[in-house]
Amino acid sequence: MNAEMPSATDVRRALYDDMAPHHLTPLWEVLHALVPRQPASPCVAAHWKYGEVRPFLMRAGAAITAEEAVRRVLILENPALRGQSCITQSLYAGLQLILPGERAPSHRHTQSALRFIVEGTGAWTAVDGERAVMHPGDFIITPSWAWHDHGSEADGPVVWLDGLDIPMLRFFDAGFAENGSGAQPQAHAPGASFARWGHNMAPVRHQPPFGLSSPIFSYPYDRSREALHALERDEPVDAWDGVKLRYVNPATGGSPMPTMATFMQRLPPGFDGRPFRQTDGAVYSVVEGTGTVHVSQGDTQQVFEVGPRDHFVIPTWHTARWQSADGCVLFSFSDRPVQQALGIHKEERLS
Ligand code: 1HN
Repeated sequence: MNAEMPSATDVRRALYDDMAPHHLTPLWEVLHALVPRQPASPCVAAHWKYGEVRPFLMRAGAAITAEEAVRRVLILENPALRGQSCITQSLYAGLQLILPGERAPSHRHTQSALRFIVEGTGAWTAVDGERAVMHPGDFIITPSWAWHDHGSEADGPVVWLDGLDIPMLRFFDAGFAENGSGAQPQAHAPGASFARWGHNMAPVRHQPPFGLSSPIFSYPYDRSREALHALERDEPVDAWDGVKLRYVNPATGGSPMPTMATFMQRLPPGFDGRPFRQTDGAVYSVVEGTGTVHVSQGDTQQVFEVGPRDHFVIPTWHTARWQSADGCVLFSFSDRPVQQALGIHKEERLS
């Protein structure tokens, strides 16, 4: 071998160095990472205990008004994605606080939002001129580009989980937003949209007002809870999910908003579920009861003991299973409808 001949490594390094200023990079160095054999999410599973988060929310309540903050929210950031304002690569989650008498001014944006009420009764959110009064366990949507503001006539703090598709719109660089002028006028009676669309009936001459999103923007907990309890008695329950229902857009049968699916499930007392994994990472809010969440990915195993108002995230393709001695109810959301629209959603139910 000629000692003067540069090695393949030297040749390649010189090539990389010389072409770097021209914004060129070799695929063969990154191909495996770009096209993994199976999903390799940078996200980690994480658990936010409500008892630990709540004091910070109350301190935020003393530190800034809802008006000044516009939205007084503590973002639930994935521990592996700090600084990116997201809980998974595609989803944003935060806990929002509103205090008695406060107003959060109206605005609209192309990002879709969901609210899941965690604590307190008597705050409201207005969507396109109709107020929905919040109760714990209610699920409320804010469709893309719908005007929305929040207020509270409650006598104590009200806290809800916000879920938005912010990272998806950021990915497409397709976000728009507009500020309103203070509060929206009340154009409809509270409950009008539910009366129109929420009883397995629909208006004869009315098109759904929010395009691809549900014309119902409040899904009250008493209805979801009743359904889950009725189905719990209709044994056997699913060995992986317990009793799990998805929320629907009554006009289409699809998800309430095009970018996010939402679910509520009940694990009956004594439930010891089988493991599963799915390509849609999901964010959970514990509504009632307690449970144990086992999450594993590769050599990493985590166990979360969860209770009411706790939040946790199970990233893409992490294996999870549920146990609950006393029974519990879980709300969750994910990017499943987007993956289904792209034909890439995958789920494995393991034994
Ligand atoms: C937003 O509009 C709300 O309306 C909550 O309550 C959280 C996070 C980022 C961007 C807009 C709300 C938000 C948000």
